Amino acid sequence: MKHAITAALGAMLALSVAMPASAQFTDRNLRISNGVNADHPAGNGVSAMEACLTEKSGGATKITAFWGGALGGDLQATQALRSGTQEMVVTSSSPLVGILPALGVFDLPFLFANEEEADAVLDGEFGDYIAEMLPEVGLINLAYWENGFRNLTNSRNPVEKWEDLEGMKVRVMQNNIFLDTFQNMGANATPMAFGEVFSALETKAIDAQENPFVTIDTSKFYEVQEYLSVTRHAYTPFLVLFSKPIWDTLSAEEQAALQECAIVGRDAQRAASRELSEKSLAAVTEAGMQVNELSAEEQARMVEKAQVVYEKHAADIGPEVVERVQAALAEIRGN
Ligand code: TF8
Repeated sequence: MKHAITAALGAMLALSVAMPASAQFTDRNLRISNGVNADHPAGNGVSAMEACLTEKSGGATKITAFWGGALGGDLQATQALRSGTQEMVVTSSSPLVGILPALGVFDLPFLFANEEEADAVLDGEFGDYIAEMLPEVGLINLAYWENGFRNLTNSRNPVEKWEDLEGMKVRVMQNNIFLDTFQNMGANATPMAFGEVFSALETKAIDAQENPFVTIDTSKFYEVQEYLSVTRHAYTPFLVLFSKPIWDTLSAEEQAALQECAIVGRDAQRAASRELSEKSLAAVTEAGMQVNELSAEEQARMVEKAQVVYEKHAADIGPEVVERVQAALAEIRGN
């Protein structure tokens, strides 16, 4: 018996010495989940990330993706990462503010004006600053992907000014900043997990929801919503999160490959998101949604109305976090 063990150990040792660099990759199947469907640009990102990992690991690192909330919603999946029972999730930052209040910075209404600003802030120092807070809560952020600018849909009336929200039952993410943003405009805001939204709209338990064009399209909200108002009231990024307890068991090579491939995935994902965005808008219009832009004047009034939310939530988010994002934006805007 003792002999057999010694022989086996000897063989393993010989093997590990003789192993080429690719042997730094153990065969693994990484489970990644998302609440949207596979035809959402998140699907393009995961495919690109997977191809990159296959190449770097010589096929050892595999991904199995679960779509449509098959492994639970954003928050539930993120909790599974923290406890080490799931490897990865692509999630909105917004439902995670209970885990890390600083993430609320991305929920501040009208924070980013366009995609270029979002990319510069997220991929720059500020994005790193936020990512560095995540290991403490059991999460590793591999990259920021795009969910997109959020727009309001409802089954009641076109929203052309904030007063049109009066009494409207709006589903918001499980997030106090969103809740206050809509309450402050007179809506009756209800926090709800994404997976429940379609049927709540269908049964008219709620009148309205807000999400980017691609989600309104790929989650088929156009089937149960009449009006789409281009409010662009928030850009809440996706985080590509990895479980810290599992991360700590990976080799340095595996960790590096995941970090690099999440960036490869990001570039494919953002490109797909931006390309699909206009197509989705055309598709939902074609499907019968009535779309309205806000006039420049009404857009400005909505931004103005939302300012109180900054004051109300700066303390919860962390005053330094809010100051830093505003400084980063000021620099990008050149003022
Ligand atoms: C929301 C979010 C979600 C996304 C998706 C599940 O409204 O925008 O659609 O996080 O990935 O809850």
